Amino acid sequence: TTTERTFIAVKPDGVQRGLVGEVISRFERRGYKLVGLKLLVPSKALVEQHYGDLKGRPFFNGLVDYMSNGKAPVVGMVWQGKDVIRQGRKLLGATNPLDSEPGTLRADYCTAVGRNCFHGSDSHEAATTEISLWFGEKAVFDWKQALEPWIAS
Ligand code: DAT
Ligand code: MG
Repeated sequence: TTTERTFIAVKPDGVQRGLVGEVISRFERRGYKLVGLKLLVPSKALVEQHYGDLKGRPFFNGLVDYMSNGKAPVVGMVWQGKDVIRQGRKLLGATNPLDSEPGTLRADYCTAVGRNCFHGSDSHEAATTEISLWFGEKAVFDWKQALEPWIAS
């Protein structure tokens, strides 16, 4: 059994586009286990912390506003399973959808880097920080997936 976890989010544009089910579906069919799920309008402070490493970039203020202005919510998820951090990023595709491989979510649904619909943690360190920022330990629920021995022995 593997305890690796990642934070995946459908951003407001992805929620408006009706892509929440599609994301859940792709992670589920790969065999990953959903251990956290919430719908929220994040505060500006939460988004600023989440994207702290991008502070000072020209698109930063616009990014924070679009994530937190409440025109649509964000759906946050925590997924668990073997190599889920790296594989999650692969399922999403490259940051700029124009560089994303066909078959990835961003290539299948997006064309603009500023409207790339999805987020995924990019390292173990980021995953830990982002899960505690968006969820906290109590909101993440580990459960026994009956199929696990058939998916990842
Ligand atoms: P990722 O979301 O793939 O981890 P990142 O951490 O480099 O990419 O950037 C975070 C988000 O910021 C990204 O999903 C969309 C936005 N962003 C990045 N570069 C941008 C740019 N050049 N113009 C507009 N938005 C950008
Ligand atoms: Mg990132």
